[in-house]
Amino acid sequence: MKYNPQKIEKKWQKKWTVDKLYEPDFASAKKPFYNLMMFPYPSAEGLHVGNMYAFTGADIYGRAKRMQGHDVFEPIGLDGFGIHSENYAMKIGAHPAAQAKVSEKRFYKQMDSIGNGFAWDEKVETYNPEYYKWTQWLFIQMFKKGLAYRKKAEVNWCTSCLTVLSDEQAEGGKCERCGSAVIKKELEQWFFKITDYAEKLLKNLDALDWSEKVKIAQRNWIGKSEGAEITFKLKDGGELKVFTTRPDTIMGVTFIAVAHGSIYAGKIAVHPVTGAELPVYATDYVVADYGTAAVMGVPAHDERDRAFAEAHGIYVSDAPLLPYDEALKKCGGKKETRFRLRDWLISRQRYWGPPIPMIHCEKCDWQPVPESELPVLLPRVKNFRPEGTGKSPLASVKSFYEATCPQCGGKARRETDVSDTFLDSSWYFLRYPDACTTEVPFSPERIKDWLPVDMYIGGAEHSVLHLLYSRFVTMALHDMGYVDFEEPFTVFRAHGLLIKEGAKMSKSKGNVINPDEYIERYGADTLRTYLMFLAPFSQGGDFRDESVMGIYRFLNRVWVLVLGNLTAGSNGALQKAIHKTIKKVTEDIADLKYNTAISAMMILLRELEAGEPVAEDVKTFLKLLAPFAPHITEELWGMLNGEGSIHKSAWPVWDAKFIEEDEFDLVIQINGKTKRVIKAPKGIDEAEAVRLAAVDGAPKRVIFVHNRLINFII
Ligand code: ANZ
Ligand code: ZN
Repeated sequence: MKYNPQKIEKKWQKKWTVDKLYEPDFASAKKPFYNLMMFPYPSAEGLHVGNMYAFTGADIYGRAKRMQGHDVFEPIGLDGFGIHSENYAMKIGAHPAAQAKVSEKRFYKQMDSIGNGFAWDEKVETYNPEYYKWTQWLFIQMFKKGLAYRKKAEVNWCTSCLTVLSDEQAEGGKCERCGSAVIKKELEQWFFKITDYAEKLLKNLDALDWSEKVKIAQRNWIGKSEGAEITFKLKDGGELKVFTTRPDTIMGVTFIAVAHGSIYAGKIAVHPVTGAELPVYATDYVVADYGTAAVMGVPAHDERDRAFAEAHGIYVSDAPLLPYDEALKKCGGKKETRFRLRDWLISRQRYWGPPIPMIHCEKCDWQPVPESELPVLLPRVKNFRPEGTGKSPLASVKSFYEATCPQCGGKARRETDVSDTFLDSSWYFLRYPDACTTEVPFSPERIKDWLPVDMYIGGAEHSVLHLLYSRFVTMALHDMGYVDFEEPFTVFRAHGLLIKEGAKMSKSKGNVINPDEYIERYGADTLRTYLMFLAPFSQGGDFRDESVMGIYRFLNRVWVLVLGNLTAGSNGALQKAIHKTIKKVTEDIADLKYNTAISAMMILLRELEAGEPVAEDVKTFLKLLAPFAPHITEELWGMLNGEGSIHKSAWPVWDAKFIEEDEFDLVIQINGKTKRVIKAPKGIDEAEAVRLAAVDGAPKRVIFVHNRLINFII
């Protein structure tokens, strides 16, 4: 019988689903383990191999945990609302609502084919009214808590998506969704007060077991600065305040710089200590919405100030620094803490999202839609394209915006903006454990048992987007009494990125890999194992066509080994290799170092092929391989009369007596001082140690400690 992945993979996927193999028993689980991966926004083109890379890596972790005795919950869903999906629909000339159904079908079919241990009974799709009803509910809770408010401000506007964007989605002046230039526009918008949580978002990071680079990105984004506010009197009356982290440089101030548009430009300020006159300039480098939008210019100590002073012929003072506290006292400064973090701009002038559940009444101002009237359904309209007028397409749908005020019953107008996609994904992990409930956004009992998430795996590009927003929303829900934890993800690991033959995968280069083709040719087991073999999971890897075959051959050899003549009993000669591999694979999986785990299994396979393996040894090997190649191992497990599913079998444990190293570090001392450390075979006697140490001359005495050291007294 030949290895035929096409046949066995489909068969097992079906059987696993029918048997509900990966559905946890929510009610009676003893060791709940929530294994989460970031849900994607799929397009009809389907799953990118990069998604598959992330999902496989997360799945291996979950599968190992399951075999190690945990009740693993590994859900999946899709984030199909929002600008990205809408842009895609527009590009191919489809209606986003119709396109969503096409993409959804394709997505789930693909997700089935990769062989993950998903809990299929608990899916979420963000565009389903049963889901977004609760996204709207969340908006209303934020409003009631004073965490959602409207303000007119200079906001980011994507010139291509024709909508406003949050700061996080406009980093570096480019739209996070489409890459187009982002400009500033003065508009009134809805904001979430994430800044109320700046201190907590920062402080809690220390205790989180997260990839360090993600923590650093969040710290920088939150950007806490401890400094002081110092007041400068203006010569012709009035005053202005600056924010500085360097009050000690006060004696060197020779000018004041303010943001463009400030009323102070052109005036003269007075130095609070010396009384010197300081010109006030409007400049580019002062940011309008940071600090007080005014800076004390110290050309002697600050580079930007120096460049500006040189360009404008401003005097550079060489006055000495003052001790920090003395400086603060002399100029009457006030200690201040500032954050770089801005409030989360949440409204979008687009169609494909949850309508913001608010109603505006001339008399009663903004009122939330009564919760009994949720969801505010997104109407199916033909003209869904963004217009660029600063208004959503729904603003021209009279039947939608006409409303009565929930407060006074008078004529009122419904909000026509929709909320940001990142609101949809800021709470989906709370719904998964009871994804079909219609009564509540999330089940309190299941939340209690299953959250916070034990392991979350996803892309580092979401460091200050999804990961920051989710933390904020969870903290807010905690303070409203809905959940009893502040942090949603106990452990987070960022996976690396896949490239293709040294280059970034992109449609324009035509080098995007479609996983389906490889699954059809070689099977999901080969593709999964290949992807994980490339490099440590946190690093990503370089996909090369010709190397896929190597893994395919490896799995074929596993097949042949099991189908060959296995002897009964036990083979003592192989035990050392087997136990070493168990240890290595177990530890590597815990560290997400899947590549070295696979290498270790390749080495073991060679030893099994060369030795005389017995069925028990081969079963152990299959168990280790099961998280990586779930189908072939399940099939072979059955052939060896393994009990039940291999994926519910007990993970092998290593016996320390087989692991012991053959070598030890022999410390060589002269008169008690360590001179060298060398590797020596365990169990050597004094004479052999003397020979290995090769010390010149005849010592007075030799002290030898078995398996540890040799000391020459000279
Ligand atoms: C005088 C000074 C002397 C400063 C010196 C720095 C070095 P962070 O750490 O980012 O908070 N600053 C204050 N408000 C600003 C604004 N709206 N736009 C641009 N720059 C602004 O940096 C705070 C420092 O950045 C402040 O301390 C101020 O310059 C400048 F040797 O004051 B400093
Ligand atoms: Zn855009």
